[in-house]
Amino acid sequence: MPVAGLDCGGRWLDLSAPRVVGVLNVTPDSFSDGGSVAGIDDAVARARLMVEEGAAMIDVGGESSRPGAAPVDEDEELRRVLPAVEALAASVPVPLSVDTCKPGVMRAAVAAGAGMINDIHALAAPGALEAAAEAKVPVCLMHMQGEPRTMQQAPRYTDVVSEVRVFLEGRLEAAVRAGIPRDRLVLDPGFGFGKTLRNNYELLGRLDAVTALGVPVLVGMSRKSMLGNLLDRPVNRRLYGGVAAAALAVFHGARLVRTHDVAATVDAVRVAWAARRPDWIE
Ligand code: YH5
Repeated sequence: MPVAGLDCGGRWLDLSAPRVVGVLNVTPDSFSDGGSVAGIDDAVARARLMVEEGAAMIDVGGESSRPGAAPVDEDEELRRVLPAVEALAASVPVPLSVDTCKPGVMRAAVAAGAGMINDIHALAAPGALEAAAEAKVPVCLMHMQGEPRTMQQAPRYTDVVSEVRVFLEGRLEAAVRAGIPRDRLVLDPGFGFGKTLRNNYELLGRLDAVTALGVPVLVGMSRKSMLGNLLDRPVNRRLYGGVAAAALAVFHGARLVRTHDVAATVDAVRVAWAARRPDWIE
């Protein structure tokens, strides 16, 4: 099951080796509020820097999905995301993914130049399967237990690894039935989304159970509480833990690593890939 790559609406994302996805928040609490002119300039500058550092894709998000975050309505999300996607598509060469659960945002963002849909709800919203199928771009399906506002209150599993795998297989099947070909799908175990600290590390250590499904796997652990709580570090001191986690994920078969810290993660990914596939050296 060789993983070739993804056609992201005309921009090719080569996945013959693992790639790094740069996180670009366009929310009012970040500088890059996509809705303002200064926000757009800032978003473009940040994206350019991440591409220079080696990002192969930029993930644009207008809805904060941190634990406890309140939902954002569709008009507000469109106001943040669309101008940013349009400007970014014209100024960076790499494909863009749009981090959204809303069918209306999926359609509009793809029309504005986004080349992938990144849905933390795995196309569960009414109309999302249809919107994603019609958009004809790759889709990342992520596992979450519960909803962002309450998901960290009491995560519960008998076996987190098999439950995440079974969930992702089910969503993969639902997406294929809705007309999204298997070779356009990416899976994500959803680190931090309705998981205890121990659940997150069980998943990281046994990630091969997910990568064995034969579909490219994306992971996002950058700056999250699974690093902060293990290491007792505030959000601005989680870089070393984050690069270690990225390396382990790649060693266990992840092909996409979503991160705020592109330069450091690119190096970590290369080291892990060399250990997984020494035949690639030279
Ligand atoms: C993900 O894992 N995560 S948004 C809490 C933090 C730091 C960062 C300070 N979108 C993922 O990045 N999409 C997000 O504590 C995602 N996979 C995919 N596919 C949450 C985030 C974060 C949350």
